[in-house]
Amino acid sequence: MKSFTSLLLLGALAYTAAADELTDIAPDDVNGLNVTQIIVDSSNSGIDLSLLNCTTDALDFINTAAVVANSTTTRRRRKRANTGNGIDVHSHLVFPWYQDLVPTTGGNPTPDWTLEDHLSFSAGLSITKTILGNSAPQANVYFGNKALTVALARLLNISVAAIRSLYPKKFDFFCVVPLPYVSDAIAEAKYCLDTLGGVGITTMTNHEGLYLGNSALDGFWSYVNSRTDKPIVYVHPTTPYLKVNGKYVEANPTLYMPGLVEFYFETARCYMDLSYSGVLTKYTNIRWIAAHVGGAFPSILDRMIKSLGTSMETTLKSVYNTRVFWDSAGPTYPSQVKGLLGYGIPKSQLLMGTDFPYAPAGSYTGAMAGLVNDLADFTQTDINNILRNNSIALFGKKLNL
Ligand SMILES: *[C@@H]1O[C@H](CO)[C@@H](O)[C@H](O)[C@H]1NC(C)=O
Ligand SMILES: *[C@@H]1O[C@H](CO)[C@@H](O)[C@H](O)[C@H]1NC(C)=O
Ligand SMILES: *[C@@H]1O[C@H](CO)[C@@H](O)[C@H](O)[C@H]1NC(C)=O
Ligand SMILES: *[C@@H]1O[C@H](CO)[C@@H](O)[C@H](O)[C@H]1NC(C)=O
Ligand SMILES: CC(=O)N[C@H]1CO[C@H](CO)[C@@H](O)[C@@H]1O
Repeated sequence: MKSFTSLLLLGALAYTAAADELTDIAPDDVNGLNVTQIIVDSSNSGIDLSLLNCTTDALDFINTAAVVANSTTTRRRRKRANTGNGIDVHSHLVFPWYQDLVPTTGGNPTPDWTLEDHLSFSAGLSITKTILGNSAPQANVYFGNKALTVALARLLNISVAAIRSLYPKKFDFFCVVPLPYVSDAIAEAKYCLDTLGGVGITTMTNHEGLYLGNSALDGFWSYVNSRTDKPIVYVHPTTPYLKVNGKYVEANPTLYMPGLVEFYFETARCYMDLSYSGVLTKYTNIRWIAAHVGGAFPSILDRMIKSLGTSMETTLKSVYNTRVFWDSAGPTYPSQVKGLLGYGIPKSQLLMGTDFPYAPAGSYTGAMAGLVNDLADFTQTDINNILRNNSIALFGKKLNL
């Protein structure tokens, strides 16, 4: 009995030691954000960040970024770079520790990224506000392991919240959630939106193979819909998975990397699923951001919608026209967007996104030029609205402008 008690005690001590070690290296004040406090809160609500090997690297990154952001040269450069007024709603950050954890994305090497590169990239395209979100696979790195998924979602949010605190005018962010674990995802979304000030939630097209319309996730949408702050959900594509003999396998039938076009099919599959399942129509408070002007969704829309009956067709179309917003990430202008506009989607539903740094390095300028210069039937006002005003209309006061 005695030795059992001391074993328990030892276990408790080991746990405390790990948590203490983290609070020792966590910063107390990142421009007002107390990371130490967040780690204490996490530990109190049963989230053990010390389970993750990358936590100390993530805290080091925050410490270094805080020192750099504070330096006078950065301050001066930030002031000078403040021209233009674009709002980038589809843009990613890749912490070095996350790149180590996830060396490939969609079959391609996960790109290098630094804060400095992101700031000069944005300045070069006259973007003054970027809403950061995590690209695939977000927190779903440890399939089937809830404790690690929950801890990784939190670590990603702490890290992005720290970046936003350091550059509050430049960056806002979407909250990552540890789906498919519904109650944890609800708790996380609540904390991240209400306490950390995320401007919306980001999910992927599927989480461990569960598409967003799956009834197993219904409780999550019900929670999001119940929020009174006009919730926004930005859905990022990821690799499709199949569960075969209890194991997850990438469902990529071609020889080419899924990031090439499979992500666009994923987006189509996801919005088809959200449409059929009724999630889009049932939860009337949620506004959605569809990546890459909907990927392949416009190409399948008629076939899908005509099979649902006229009444459903009318209802869904009104959702696509009012509560779904379509971002321009990737080279989607000037041609691909016409498929979407062919359905009568108003231009006021179009937003600007870049996909930095995941698109091929040479493609950003051309993608932006396609949006800004190459659409004969877009007026200058339409373009200005896509670059900025439509996002302001969607996010309202959530954005720190
Ligand atoms: C941050 O939180 C820690 C843990 O609760 C606390 O001890 C510390 O005083 C806080 N620091 C600031 C600057 O508020
Ligand atoms: C942490 O690193 C150890 C040793 O390399 C490894 O066995 C373990 O799986 C890692 N844990 C996580 C959560 O990545
Ligand atoms: C940032 O600068 C302020 C004053 O210029 C200083 O009080 C603060 O400790 C610095 N923070 C970091 C992380 O260097
Ligand atoms: C866009 O917003 C700016 C202010 O942010 C305003 O001056 C301009 O008139 C708006 N344009 C349109 C077309 O609403
Ligand atoms: C949505 C989500 O996962 N939110 C978490 C982000 O990280 C903070 C800690 O900084 C958590 O408290 C949130 O729950």
